[in-house]
Amino acid sequence: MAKDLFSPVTLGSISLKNRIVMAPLTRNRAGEGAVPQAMNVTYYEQRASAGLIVTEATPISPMAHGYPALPGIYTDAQVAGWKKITEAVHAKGGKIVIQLWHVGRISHPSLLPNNVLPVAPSAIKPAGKAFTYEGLVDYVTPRALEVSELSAIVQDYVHATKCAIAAGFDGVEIHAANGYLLDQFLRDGTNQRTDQYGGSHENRARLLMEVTHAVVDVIGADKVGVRLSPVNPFNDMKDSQPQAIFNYVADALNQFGLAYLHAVEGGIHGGGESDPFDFVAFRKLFKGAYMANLSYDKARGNAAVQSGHADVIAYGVPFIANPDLVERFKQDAPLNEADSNTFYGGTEKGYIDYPALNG
Ligand code: 8OZ
Repeated sequence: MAKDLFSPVTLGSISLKNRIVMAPLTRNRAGEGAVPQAMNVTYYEQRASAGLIVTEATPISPMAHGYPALPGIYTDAQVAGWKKITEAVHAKGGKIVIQLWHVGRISHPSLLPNNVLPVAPSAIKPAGKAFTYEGLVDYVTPRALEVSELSAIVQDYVHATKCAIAAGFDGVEIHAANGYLLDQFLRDGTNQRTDQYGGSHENRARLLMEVTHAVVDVIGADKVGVRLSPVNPFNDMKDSQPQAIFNYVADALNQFGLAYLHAVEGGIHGGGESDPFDFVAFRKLFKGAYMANLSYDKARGNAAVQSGHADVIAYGVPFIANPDLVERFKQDAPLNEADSNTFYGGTEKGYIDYPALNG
């Protein structure tokens, strides 16, 4: 039988009952101490019919935070909070990986320990505003990281991965997309370093490769995915030759035998026009499973799976508004509209009150 969105698949050692993945979605509704709370358990549990859930981007350390009310994955209390989520998803027969995140320059002193400056590959201020507890405020110029500080950041990924294992996750996804720290190293609009972490493709990809290596050593390559967004301009990102650097990265990631590569295949979050990019060529360079994301609907998702372009499709906004997206796709049932006013922050409204077909 021809495969489609409803056929099972295995990504590394993670077996999925279907190819419909819930994309990582920032929702800013964690509790005190960056600990997941009861409504977060309900939210993920409601969406457990996805073949795989990729959690919201999750800071790996206090310095990795860049928005209000994010859940972390570095304290015992956070692990206990996430454990309730993984248990609820597993009880419903779902699979869940946690997205490991360091925001780099996309932060603000008011969100960081002792009001320090955000860190980045180079001291380049992003255009735009930081989303803080006091509202939207101008970004600040970040502090350029010293080479001697990078191993501690790699160790923060290691610690977060150990916490993810303790919390019962099926794997981890390394967030190297959308203008956050690892992406800031990859693209030359934000990386103007002249040391071994800047300049050549190998140098700009070095931190991502070191992080991936370290995370793989802890949890195993068959439980690790990496997310890239070669041409997403969101967060004031650009690169002079995106195809060249991201083709290099796709090929370099082959050394690990990862569970999957996840690609944002264009611009998201209203960051503006994206540069041209050949995602078919990029995908072919990567020898493992491929997760595609960018406003796919059911028909385009099926077409991408059937053509072999993608193994699985990550759906974002449709999963916000449709906890039973898989069943709705199966029945060709109408989808609930998502209310963008309740995407980021707030209460249970617009979070766990979207109706299922039979509920
Ligand atoms: C939207 C708002 C805040 C964060 C990403 C984690 O784009 C995000 C994010 C998106 O990866």
